[in-house]
Amino acid sequence: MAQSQSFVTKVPLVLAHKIDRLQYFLSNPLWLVMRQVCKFKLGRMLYRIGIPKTTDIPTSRNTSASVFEAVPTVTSVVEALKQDGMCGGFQLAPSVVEEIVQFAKSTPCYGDRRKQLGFYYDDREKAEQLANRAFAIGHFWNVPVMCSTVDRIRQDPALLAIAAHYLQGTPVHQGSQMWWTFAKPNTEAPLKSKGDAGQEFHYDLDDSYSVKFFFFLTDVDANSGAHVYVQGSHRWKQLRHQWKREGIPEAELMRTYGDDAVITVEGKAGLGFVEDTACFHRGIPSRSRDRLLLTVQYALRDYKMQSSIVQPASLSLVPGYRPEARLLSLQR
Ligand SMILES: O=C(O)CCC(=O)C(=O)O
Repeated sequence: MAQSQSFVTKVPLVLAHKIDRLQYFLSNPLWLVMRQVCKFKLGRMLYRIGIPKTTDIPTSRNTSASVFEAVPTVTSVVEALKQDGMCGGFQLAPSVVEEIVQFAKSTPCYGDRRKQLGFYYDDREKAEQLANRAFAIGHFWNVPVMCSTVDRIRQDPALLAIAAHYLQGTPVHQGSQMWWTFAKPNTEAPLKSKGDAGQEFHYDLDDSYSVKFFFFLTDVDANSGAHVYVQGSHRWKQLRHQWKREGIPEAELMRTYGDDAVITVEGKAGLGFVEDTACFHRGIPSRSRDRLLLTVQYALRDYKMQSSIVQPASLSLVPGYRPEARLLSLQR
């Protein structure tokens, strides 16, 4: 029987995480200022000044084969984004989904994004027992570098063209994030980890304007981590909601923006959609099945705060955890 983490091993881990978070928040003062100023429409417009209004897009390094089976037209996506803040209709090829799922099962993920709590997907229960905590999510660091398929998606000319036309500027890739949302049949994750896992309603402020593409890599329904967004909330928000940005209860959002505006997105593995990140959104905690999600984000500036790229040396496995030899061999 695995021994769970003792108080003595837990304290340095908690401290390391807190220092990591503090360094992260203090690492870019310009980003901190932007996060306050761009809460307001006027601030966003001011931050837009000086960025050329062009729809030129950088040449992709890899245009040989599209990763998509279906992509809506640029014009229809841009119209839907302007009006609703969201547009669906993207479909990854099954082979692409398969490659990424394989990667996710053979590469360590990190419990609740903690860099010292790595483990392989198949070993989650063992890792939770050793870490003495239940993980809401298992996050992958360095995904675009380690998974060439994700790298192909982020460079896809269709995504770049949509981002360029919607943002009215040359899109900058801010980051690609991927994580498992673990099914918890009976327990609710604590509010803090729900917030960190994007399971509380929030809007993202990573630049004056930005768009995020979401891809389900497992089948998703209302019980297995569906995504929810508040239609049109990128165009208008109550002043208090502009300021508060996260943790607003669904009932309050429904009262303010209308019951019909709160829309749930479900779909089979491979389904993709794009959102203006100024829309309120969240992932529903999963009850029945683990969900694997990939996001790819573009903006006009990169504050280097959304990248999932970290020093490999800063990552380690859950203390005391020994992965199965079978998994390690998959890595080679
Ligand atoms: O898990 C989800 O569906 C939402 C993710 C999210 O909130 C985000 O990427 O900002």
